[in-house]
Amino acid sequence: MKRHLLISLSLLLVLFFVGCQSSMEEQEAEAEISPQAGELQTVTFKVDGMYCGACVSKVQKAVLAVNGVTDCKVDYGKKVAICTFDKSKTTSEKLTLATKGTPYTLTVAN
Ligand SMILES: [Cu+2]
Repeated sequence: MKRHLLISLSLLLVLFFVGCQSSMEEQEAEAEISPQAGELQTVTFKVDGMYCGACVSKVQKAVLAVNGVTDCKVDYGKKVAICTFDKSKTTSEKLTLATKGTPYTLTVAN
């Protein structure tokens, strides 16, 4: 009786591992199918509402808080924000919403 239990237990274990592996393979395949995953895009935004140097970091912080944004450089003199983001995770439209509720307005410049 004990032997039967052991055999069925080990069978279960084998099934479990096989199941894990196949689901891992599926995930990898999914990543390959989407060609845009990890593809970066840089967009320049016009920034309205900045009146001092401290505004720069506030705008930067708001944009960088958006999932997928990898870089954001705000130029106070030129009143622009140059932002780089993962195209599969966010869009320039979503970035313009990042400063919603703040005195700053982003609009796509290019
Ligand atoms: Cu300011």
